[in-house]
Amino acid sequence: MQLEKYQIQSHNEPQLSAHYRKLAYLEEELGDTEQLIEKLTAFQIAIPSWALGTGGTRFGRFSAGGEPRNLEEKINDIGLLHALNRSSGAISLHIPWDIPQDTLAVKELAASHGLRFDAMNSNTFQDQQNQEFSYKFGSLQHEDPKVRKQAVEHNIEVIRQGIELGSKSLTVWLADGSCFPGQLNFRKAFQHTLDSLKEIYAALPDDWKIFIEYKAFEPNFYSTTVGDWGQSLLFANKLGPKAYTLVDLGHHLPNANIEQIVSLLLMEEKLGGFHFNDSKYGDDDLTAGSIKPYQLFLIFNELVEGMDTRGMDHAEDLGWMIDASHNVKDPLEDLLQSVEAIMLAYAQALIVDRAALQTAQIENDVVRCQEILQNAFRTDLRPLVAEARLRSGGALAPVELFRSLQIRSQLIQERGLFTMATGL
Ligand code: AOS
Ligand code: ZN
Ligand code: ZN
Ligand code: ZN
Repeated sequence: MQLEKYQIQSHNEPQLSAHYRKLAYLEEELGDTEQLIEKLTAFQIAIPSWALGTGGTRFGRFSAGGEPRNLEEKINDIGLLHALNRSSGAISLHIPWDIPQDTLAVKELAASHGLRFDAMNSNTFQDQQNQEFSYKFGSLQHEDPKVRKQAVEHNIEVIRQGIELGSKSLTVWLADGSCFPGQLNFRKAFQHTLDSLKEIYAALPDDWKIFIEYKAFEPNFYSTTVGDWGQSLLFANKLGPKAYTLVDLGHHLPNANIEQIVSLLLMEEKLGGFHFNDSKYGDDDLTAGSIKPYQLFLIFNELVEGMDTRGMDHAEDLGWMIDASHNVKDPLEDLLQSVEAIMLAYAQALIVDRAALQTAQIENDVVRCQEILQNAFRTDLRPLVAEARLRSGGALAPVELFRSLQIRSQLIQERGLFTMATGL
């Protein structure tokens, strides 16, 4: 299943006059929007290979049908997303779920869709078939040096695979921790993890980065060895300049001020990666912007401010991706919605009047500060995001086009109803 240019054009055409009317109105309000549109056009967000199938929960899983059965089909799915919105131009692989059989062919396929390889993800949170030692009681933190060695070697193998694909970063998410008080010695667990990470770090090529993802709880429910941004930053600082902290929005304790964490990590030049999703309770992995769109905007507000002051280009400097799971929605529609929500939050952050905000902050004009932020947040920037898509050859209304072309039924026809993508 491949999307043809004419299909996008014939979807766009009847909507053009309404679109330009809305855009003209916005331009009257905002003034020149060219720069904004350019930034939105350049914006790309990576899609993880494990988000293309139905996630399910530990209680059950209800397949959408037509799920990708192998790496090639996963790449094709992301190619479809990218053709629709022109903003999903990267894929994040997971080893061993996505071991390429023929690296060259996989690279060519990705390039034919205009996709880059974003961060590689290692997996020491599950035991694989034929694996010598179990990760039941941790991997990089494990008491037994043989287990640690196995986990270190796996990560080095993931780097090796990534080099061949042209990736430039490794994300390490550890399930390591403990379920009960007294189960482990916190300092020893930290020290073992650090020693293991140092070995992985030593295997990183010079132009690579390592992202240390933290998570407050789950699958361990008493302690997590990389439990919060403080612990992640400790590791990153001890490792060196190629090590960064990765923020997954669902990995905090309730009500954490994530935007403040983002701001300080940027200040320390240690914010290296992002997993976007949304949640009501914990690591719910819901569609980005579906529950707390204002929080998403506030996070982008910090990202834009922090990056502008450092002259950073997010496409080059940060590995931003979606880390979501889909229990009731079509995974591809869900991802289209997530990308749209992220683009909107980014666009809204770009129109914040920063000079005025700074003055209001200096004058302690709290009311004005709120007005400035909420003026941006309450401006409907959908036409701007749509214009960026249109100019790059995407669809004005990606979800509508996905539906009217009956893409899911076609995928089911091609791949079958009971396929199951590997992943969470
Ligand atoms: C787990 O909770 C983390 O969010 C991971 O980033 C991710 O979901 C996992 O690495 C997928 O393999
Ligand atoms: Zn994550
Ligand atoms: Zn997670
Ligand atoms: Zn998650």
